Amino acid sequence: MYLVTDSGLAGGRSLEDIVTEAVAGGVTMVQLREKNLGTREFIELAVRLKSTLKRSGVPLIINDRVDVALASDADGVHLGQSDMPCTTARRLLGPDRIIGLSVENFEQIEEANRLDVDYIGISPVFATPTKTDTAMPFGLDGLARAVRMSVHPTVAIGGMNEGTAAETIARGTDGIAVVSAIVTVASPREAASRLLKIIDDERRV
Ligand code: TZP
Ligand code: MG
Repeated sequence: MYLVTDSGLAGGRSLEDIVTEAVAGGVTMVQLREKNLGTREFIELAVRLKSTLKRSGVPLIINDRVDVALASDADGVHLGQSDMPCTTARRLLGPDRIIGLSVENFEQIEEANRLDVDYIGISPVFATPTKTDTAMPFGLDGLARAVRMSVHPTVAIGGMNEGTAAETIARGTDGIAVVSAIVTVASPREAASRLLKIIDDERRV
């Protein structure tokens, strides 16, 4: 269960608090996604989150920015199709850091199969108000096909919540990435914990 942050949706609460709560509720991976922060602030926030996460062992992934990931000693990066090429990122980050890649169609999944990435994000599974400049949603059938095609672990993103998690996990994806269903709610801990139970219950089916 992968939390992707959005400070614009945090309602004035600190990302550290939201992340701490979400991890207490069972989140196993965190991506810091900041589209409007200057480089210095981005690095400072990443360093703070890295130390927030340290004891939990939950990896911190930086959206888009390989330089910020290196500067903050984060565990990896998440790249989109127009970000730094994965091969360049791998050269800069070395063999051990995590690289995730967003794929928006089946052709990009075939390309990703030939790349040294650690997981792909299936983006988006459902249309979502959180990110409106997305490609056409995969839908659940598209997700199932994506999971079958990919040689890499898959993470479903877009519209993941308590109403969609079970049917999404049932399509065979390795994880779900969640923004609003954890960031915008009164208790990120309880939301994460309910989502995790839904995931675990579906995995047992
Ligand atoms: N990439 C594809 S959809 C999305 C991102 C970052 C946002 C998902 O947000 P939510 O609120 O979990 O639907
Ligand atoms: Mg990106």
